[in-house]
Amino acid sequence: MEQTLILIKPDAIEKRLTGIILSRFEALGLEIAGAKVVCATEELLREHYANLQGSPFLDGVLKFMLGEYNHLPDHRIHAFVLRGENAVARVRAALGATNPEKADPWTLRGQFGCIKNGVMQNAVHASGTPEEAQREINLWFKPEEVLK
Ligand code: IDP
Ligand code: MG
Repeated sequence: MEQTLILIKPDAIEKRLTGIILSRFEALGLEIAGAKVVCATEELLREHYANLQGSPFLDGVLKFMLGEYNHLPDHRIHAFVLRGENAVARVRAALGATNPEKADPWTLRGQFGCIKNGVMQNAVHASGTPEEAQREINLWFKPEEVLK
Protein backbone atom coordinates (compact mmCIF):
# COMPACT_ATOMS: atom_id res chain seq x y z
CA MET A 1 0.00 0.00 0.00
CA GLU A 2 1.40 3.41 -0.94
CA GLN A 3 2.24 5.93 1.80
CA THR A 4 2.62 9.70 1.72
CA LEU A 5 3.61 12.45 4.17
CA ILE A 6 1.24 15.32 4.96
CA LEU A 7 2.24 18.39 6.95
CA ILE A 8 -0.41 20.84 8.11
CA LYS A 9 1.45 24.15 7.90
CA PRO A 10 1.29 26.92 10.54
CA ASP A 11 -1.17 29.06 8.52
CA ALA A 12 -3.71 26.24 8.50
CA ILE A 13 -3.11 25.40 12.17
CA GLU A 14 -3.75 29.01 13.11
CA LYS A 15 -7.02 28.91 11.15
CA ARG A 16 -7.94 25.61 12.88
CA LEU A 17 -8.22 23.76 9.58
CA THR A 18 -6.52 20.48 10.52
CA GLY A 19 -9.80 18.60 11.03
CA ILE A 20 -11.34 19.87 7.80
CA ILE A 21 -8.21 19.02 5.79
CA LEU A 22 -7.95 15.54 7.31
CA SER A 23 -11.63 14.85 6.65
CA ARG A 24 -11.04 15.50 2.94
CA PHE A 25 -8.32 12.84 2.87
CA GLU A 26 -10.47 10.42 4.86
CA ALA A 27 -13.29 11.00 2.36
CA LEU A 28 -10.90 9.82 -0.37
CA GLY A 29 -10.61 6.52 1.51
CA LEU A 30 -7.09 7.16 2.76
CA GLU A 31 -6.09 5.75 6.11
CA ILE A 32 -4.10 7.54 8.83
CA ALA A 33 -1.01 5.41 9.47
CA GLY A 34 0.89 7.92 11.63
CA ALA A 35 0.11 11.19 13.43
CA LYS A 36 2.02 13.65 15.60
CA VAL A 37 2.44 17.28 16.66
CA VAL A 38 5.99 18.46 15.92
CA CYS A 39 7.83 21.60 17.07
CA ALA A 40 10.05 21.45 14.01
CA THR A 41 13.61 22.73 14.24
CA GLU A 42 15.19 24.82 11.50
CA GLU A 43 17.57 21.88 10.90
CA LEU A 44 14.68 19.47 10.23
CA LEU A 45 12.97 21.99 7.94
CA ARG A 46 16.18 22.64 5.98
CA GLU A 47 16.51 18.90 5.44
CA HIS A 48 12.85 18.62 4.46
CA TYR A 49 13.21 21.46 1.94
CA ALA A 50 16.62 20.35 0.62
CA ASN A 51 15.16 20.75 -2.90
CA LEU A 52 14.83 24.52 -2.28
CA GLN A 53 18.55 24.90 -1.45
CA GLY A 54 19.80 28.08 -3.15
CA SER A 55 16.33 29.34 -4.06
CA PRO A 56 15.55 33.00 -3.25
CA PHE A 57 12.46 32.15 -1.19
CA LEU A 58 13.97 29.44 1.05
CA ASP A 59 14.47 31.89 3.96
CA GLY A 60 10.83 32.99 3.75
CA VAL A 61 9.64 29.39 3.62
CA LEU A 62 11.70 28.53 6.72
CA LYS A 63 10.36 31.55 8.62
CA PHE A 64 6.82 30.63 7.62
CA MET A 65 7.24 26.98 8.63
CA LEU A 66 8.79 28.09 11.94
CA GLY A 67 5.58 30.05 12.60
CA GLU A 68 7.18 33.50 12.47
CA TYR A 69 4.31 34.91 10.38
CA ASN A 70 1.64 33.45 12.63
CA HIS A 71 0.40 34.29 16.07
CA LEU A 72 0.47 30.92 17.77
CA PRO A 73 1.79 30.74 21.36
CA ASP A 74 4.30 28.14 20.22
CA HIS A 75 5.11 26.99 16.74
CA ARG A 76 4.07 23.54 15.64
CA ILE A 77 3.26 21.42 12.63
CA HIS A 78 0.74 18.57 12.46
CA ALA A 79 2.34 15.63 10.63
CA PHE A 80 0.51 12.62 9.20
CA VAL A 81 1.36 9.53 7.24
CA LEU A 82 -1.55 8.59 5.00
CA ARG A 83 -1.80 5.32 3.15
CA GLY A 84 -3.95 3.91 0.40
CA GLU A 85 -3.88 2.99 -3.25
CA ASN A 86 -2.15 5.68 -5.32
CA ALA A 87 -1.99 7.82 -2.17
CA VAL A 88 0.78 10.18 -3.39
CA ALA A 89 -0.92 11.27 -6.61
CA ARG A 90 -4.41 11.41 -5.14
CA VAL A 91 -3.32 13.59 -2.22
CA ARG A 92 -1.41 15.93 -4.54
CA ALA A 93 -4.52 16.23 -6.73
CA ALA A 94 -6.57 17.15 -3.65
CA LEU A 95 -3.97 19.83 -2.76
CA GLY A 96 -3.93 21.61 -6.13
CA ALA A 97 -1.12 23.79 -7.49
CA THR A 98 1.75 25.06 -5.31
CA ASN A 99 0.67 28.67 -5.95
CA PRO A 100 -2.65 29.07 -4.09
CA GLU A 101 -3.67 31.91 -6.43
CA LYS A 102 -3.42 29.48 -9.35
CA ALA A 103 -4.81 26.40 -7.59
CA ASP A 104 -8.25 25.22 -8.71
CA PRO A 105 -10.97 26.54 -6.40
CA TRP A 106 -12.14 23.09 -5.30
CA THR A 107 -8.65 22.11 -4.04
CA LEU A 108 -7.33 22.57 -0.51
CA ARG A 109 -4.73 25.13 -1.55
CA GLY A 110 -7.28 26.91 -3.76
CA GLN A 111 -9.66 27.19 -0.83
CA PHE A 112 -7.35 27.76 2.12
CA GLY A 113 -4.05 29.13 0.78
CA CYS A 114 -2.85 32.69 0.24
CA ILE A 115 0.37 34.57 -0.59
CA LYS A 116 1.68 36.68 2.30
CA ASN A 117 5.13 38.04 3.17
CA GLY A 118 6.30 36.81 -0.26
CA VAL A 119 5.67 33.19 0.75
CA MET A 120 3.08 30.86 -0.68
CA GLN A 121 1.21 30.04 2.53
CA ASN A 122 -0.49 27.03 1.03
CA ALA A 123 -1.88 25.27 4.11
CA VAL A 124 -0.57 21.78 3.51
CA HIS A 125 2.49 19.93 2.29
CA ALA A 126 2.30 16.55 0.59
CA SER A 127 5.07 14.41 -0.89
CA GLY A 128 5.45 14.76 -4.66
CA THR A 129 6.54 11.20 -5.55
CA PRO A 130 6.62 7.80 -3.79
CA GLU A 131 10.43 8.15 -3.43
CA GLU A 132 10.06 11.61 -1.88
CA ALA A 133 7.38 10.16 0.43
CA GLN A 134 9.74 7.49 1.79
CA ARG A 135 12.51 10.03 2.36
CA GLU A 136 10.14 12.46 4.10
CA ILE A 137 8.40 9.83 6.24
CA ASN A 138 11.82 8.68 7.49
CA LEU A 139 12.68 12.28 8.29
CA TRP A 140 9.54 13.07 10.33
CA PHE A 141 8.66 9.66 11.83
CA LYS A 142 10.48 6.82 13.56
CA PRO A 143 9.68 3.39 12.06
CA GLU A 144 7.72 2.34 15.18
CA GLU A 145 5.47 5.44 14.89
CA VAL A 146 3.99 4.30 11.56
CA LEU A 147 1.64 1.36 10.97
CA LYS A 148 3.22 -1.37 8.89
P1 IDP B 1 5.13 21.85 -3.33
O1 IDP B 1 4.87 22.23 -1.90
O2 IDP B 1 3.90 22.06 -4.18
O3 IDP B 1 5.73 20.47 -3.50
P2 IDP B 1 7.78 22.98 -3.81
O4 IDP B 1 8.30 23.44 -5.14
O5 IDP B 1 8.33 21.68 -3.26
O6 IDP B 1 6.19 22.92 -3.92
O7 IDP B 1 8.04 24.16 -2.78
C1 IDP B 1 7.93 23.97 -1.39
C2 IDP B 1 7.20 25.16 -0.74
O8 IDP B 1 7.94 26.37 -0.92
C3 IDP B 1 5.83 25.48 -1.35
O9 IDP B 1 4.78 24.66 -0.86
C4 IDP B 1 5.64 26.93 -0.96
O10 IDP B 1 5.23 27.06 0.42
C5 IDP B 1 7.05 27.48 -1.11
N1 IDP B 1 7.28 28.03 -2.46
C6 IDP B 1 7.54 27.30 -3.58
N2 IDP B 1 7.71 28.09 -4.65
C7 IDP B 1 7.58 29.37 -4.19
C8 IDP B 1 7.67 30.67 -4.84
O11 IDP B 1 7.91 30.79 -6.06
N3 IDP B 1 7.45 31.75 -4.05
C9 IDP B 1 7.20 31.65 -2.71
N4 IDP B 1 7.10 30.46 -2.05
C10 IDP B 1 7.30 29.34 -2.79
MG1 MG C 1 7.58 19.70 -2.99
